[in-house]
Amino acid sequence: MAEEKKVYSRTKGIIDGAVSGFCPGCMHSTIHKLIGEAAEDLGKLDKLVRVEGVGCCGLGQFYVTCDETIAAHGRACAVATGIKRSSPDSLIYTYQGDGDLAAIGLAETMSAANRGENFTVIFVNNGIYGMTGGQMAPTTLLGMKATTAPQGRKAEEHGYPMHMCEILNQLTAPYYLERVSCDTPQNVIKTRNAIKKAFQYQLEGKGFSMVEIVTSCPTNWGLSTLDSLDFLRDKMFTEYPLGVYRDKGAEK
Ligand SMILES: Cc1ncc(C[n+]2csc(CCOP(=O)(O)OP(=O)(O)O)c2C)c(N)n1
Ligand code: SF4
Ligand SMILES: [Mg+2]
Repeated sequence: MAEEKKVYSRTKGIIDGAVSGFCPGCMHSTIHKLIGEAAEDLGKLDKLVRVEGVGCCGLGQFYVTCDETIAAHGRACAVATGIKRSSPDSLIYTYQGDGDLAAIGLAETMSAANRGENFTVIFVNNGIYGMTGGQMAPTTLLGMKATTAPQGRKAEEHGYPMHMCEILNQLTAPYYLERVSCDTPQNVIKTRNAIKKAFQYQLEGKGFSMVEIVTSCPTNWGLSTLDSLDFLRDKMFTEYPLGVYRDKGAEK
């Protein structure tokens, strides 16, 4: 049977006929929809460029209307720096998981934020390496099980969960840092607004923005979709409080 042809229209943020290939209950699919909608709202689909990290985010290339490249694991902020500096009119976002951004890519993330590079980081924190089967990430909670911490994360052996909004908030340059989620319709709207605000700041040349989205990974957490939402609210939001950490635009 002939493969159905996808329609790439630069007037719609989401590619026509896109069907989510993420696990049931995974928020990666919702986030992609919001990115496409935010760029569509701003009328910038023809300028949108995605720099993709390595992880479950890799599936995102099938959904959002944009140009794109895939960076080596952890290097998305370095690649985005090069693209933005050579093509300053483009609207660039990196799309990275917690393993990609906060483990192997920590130096690139910190350095780009410290330089105030003018692009947007979409950081999907699900507390685990999703794509590779549930290894411990820097954001894994204390006591949370992972294939590389079968007894649960222990501070004395593995260190403590890392809080990227708080860490980047110690730097002078970042313009906008917000932590959001997609567990309720209200929070989905907040995430959409946060992404749109970050894109708007980039278009105004304000510099580095990061929207951290705290999400579930039902598959590797070993929980049903509904139980994973309870875990997200009870445990993840306690360790990673939602809110605006830095918004230089609102200070004026
Ligand atoms: C240099 C290198 N090391 C390791 C890997 C294997 N690898 C692929 S994705 C990944 C982690 C992905 O986890 P995360 O960034 O949290 O994304 P998620 O799948 O949870 O969305 C790892 C370790 C790789 N692709 N390249
Ligand atoms: S493994 Fe986890 S992060 Fe990856 S698609 Fe499935 S639920 Fe989403
Ligand atoms: Mg992850």
